[in-house]
Amino acid sequence: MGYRVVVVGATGNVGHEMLNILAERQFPADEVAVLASRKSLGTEVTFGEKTLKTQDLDTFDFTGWDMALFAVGSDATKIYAPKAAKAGCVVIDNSSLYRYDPDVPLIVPEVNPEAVHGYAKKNIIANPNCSTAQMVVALKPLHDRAKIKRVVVSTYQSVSGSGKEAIDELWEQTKAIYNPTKEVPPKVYPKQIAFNVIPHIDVFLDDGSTKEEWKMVAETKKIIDKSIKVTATCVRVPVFVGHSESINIETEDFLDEDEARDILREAPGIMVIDKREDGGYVTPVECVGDFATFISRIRQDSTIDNGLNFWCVSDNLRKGAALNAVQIAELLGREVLKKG
Ligand code: 2RA
Repeated sequence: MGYRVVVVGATGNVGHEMLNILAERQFPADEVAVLASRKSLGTEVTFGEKTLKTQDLDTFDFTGWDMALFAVGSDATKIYAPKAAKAGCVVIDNSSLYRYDPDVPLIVPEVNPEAVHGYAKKNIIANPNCSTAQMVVALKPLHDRAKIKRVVVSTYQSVSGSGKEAIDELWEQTKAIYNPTKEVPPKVYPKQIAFNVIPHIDVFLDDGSTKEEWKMVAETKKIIDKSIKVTATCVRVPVFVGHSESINIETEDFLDEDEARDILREAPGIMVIDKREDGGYVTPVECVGDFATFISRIRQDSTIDNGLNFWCVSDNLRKGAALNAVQIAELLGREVLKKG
């Protein structure tokens, strides 16, 4: 006997990927319901070989459903996640609403799977921010071996992190560059994104950092170890899908680049592509549709005693969101609900 699974926000980029990944990984679902807002009611979405019609989130009864993967904004999550949780349906939420709630586990299954046993306090489990997910997958095996003291990360985040409108904006602005008669002013972003980079994601905080940068700090501490110091600069780049990150770590114990490379090669969820030659590294276009967190450019940071630099790339719609949520669902089924 399998699970009854709900995907909330099935018509968005992440919801669409959740359905694709549930099918690709042959998640043991007896039944899948797809929910969307009233304006998308009846829209057909594919789930493997099947075509499902979206149902109305506002009137849906979660009673008798095992788990609900939420891929909607915090405003809708605030209304419907408690309703699902109260009906006994475990919520796996991709929004930022519950990530920092001490009563809600924030989980990356390759990093802190044991946290799944804390789901029952609110019947809700939180998915981390996309830029955090790929980073902690890379940090965890190195932290276990040499105890990371400090992380300095710069991100190069694709526009799909901002949704469909942002993808369209990049596409239209790019085309307009070659057709000067057509002006495509910035709408999703404060400045032109085509052939440009924008050092600003989410809102500015009082200390001059952005909320996206704050998320990487807070979530890394919650998922791995609150003693790790993290400083981040999050940048939007003209890439459709795939977040890249330049990561520098300082560790308690010395860890040389070869041992770090071997550790990462053996670690769950990681693919090391690291050759010191033309093309011997991963770029965002190559990660799209893949499950892995790719690591390249592993090398000593000779400016400090115990320092390492590396490059980290992953599909932000997959490991950064939909894949991690489905992996949490698999973990919840395997370790807790144990149906089938
Ligand atoms: C972004 N991490 O990339 C944020 C939300 N997905 O826009």
